[in-house]
Amino acid sequence: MKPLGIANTVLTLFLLFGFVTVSVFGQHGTGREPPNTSPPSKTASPKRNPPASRQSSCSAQSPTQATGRRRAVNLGGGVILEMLEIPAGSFCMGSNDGSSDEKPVHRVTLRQPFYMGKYEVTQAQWRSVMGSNPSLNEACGGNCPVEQVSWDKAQNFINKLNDNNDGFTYRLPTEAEWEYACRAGTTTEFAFGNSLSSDQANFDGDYPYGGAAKGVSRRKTIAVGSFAPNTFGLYDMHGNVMEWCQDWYHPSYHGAPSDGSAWLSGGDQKQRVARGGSMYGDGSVLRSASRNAEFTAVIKLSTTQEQSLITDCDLNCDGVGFRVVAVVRTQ
Ligand SMILES: [Ca+2]
Repeated sequence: MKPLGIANTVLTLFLLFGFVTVSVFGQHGTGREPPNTSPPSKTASPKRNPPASRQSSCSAQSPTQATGRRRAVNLGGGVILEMLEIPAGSFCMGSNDGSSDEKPVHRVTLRQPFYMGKYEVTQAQWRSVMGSNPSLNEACGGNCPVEQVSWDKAQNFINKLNDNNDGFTYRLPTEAEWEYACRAGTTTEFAFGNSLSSDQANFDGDYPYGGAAKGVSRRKTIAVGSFAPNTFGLYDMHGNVMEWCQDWYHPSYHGAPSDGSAWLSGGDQKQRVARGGSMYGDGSVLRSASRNAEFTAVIKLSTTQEQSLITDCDLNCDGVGFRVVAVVRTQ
């Protein structure tokens, strides 16, 4: 129940040398996407009295607090992208209590800290960088998460951040980084314990988890930061919009990387992972270990059925957004 020695060393070093980086970006345009199908949903679990941990086969744990270092990236027009440094550490990825794709629980060690968006990318941030707003719930306002964003379009946003050459490389989180950041040192189903109601996150409150009371089912995005953050200071890792990761979807963790890198070999290279569940999901899909597979816009679909369902994420990105990771640029 302690971080690795190297994690403590890195944490100490970075606590000593905090700084803030400011960058400026231009504006560019893209089209608006139509709403369509809800994201894949797993069946809500029945009420019960869960144990404190669902990861008994793995004992390594991450730090439970962020390093305290922050970045404020100026996207132009006074719009800021806030990022928090997530410490290096080791954690247990997956769950013994969820779907088969969450197994086996395995230890992952991230040897370098990384910055992660404090919030989901907002509509104001997207508009500032891309000059448009694809969100279904545009009326929600600039402080609500951008949605209906395909994996490719998320890359376009990220590429524009990288074009600024501010000393950092921007990218989507790897799936391991995402779960590590979501757990924030916890081994429970959620960063807030083993139960979740829609008073704690934006999801389908008719299907709470772990014995929590039923609550409001909003079925639309709400302003980022409306609920308490996890102990890393990250908001809305559970719910609001699902968040793209780099990785191709794999149906289990057999053969998964143990160093926190993206899993980009093998698997289903038609679908990328999107994590955290959305405003449409039941409580079970908001669990820290729950994995969603979403079709991307870059692949050629092989069957008529697939083509009729999804030819582009424009048709299947309702409720899907993302947050950004940044690491110090090395070349
Ligand atoms: Ca989210």
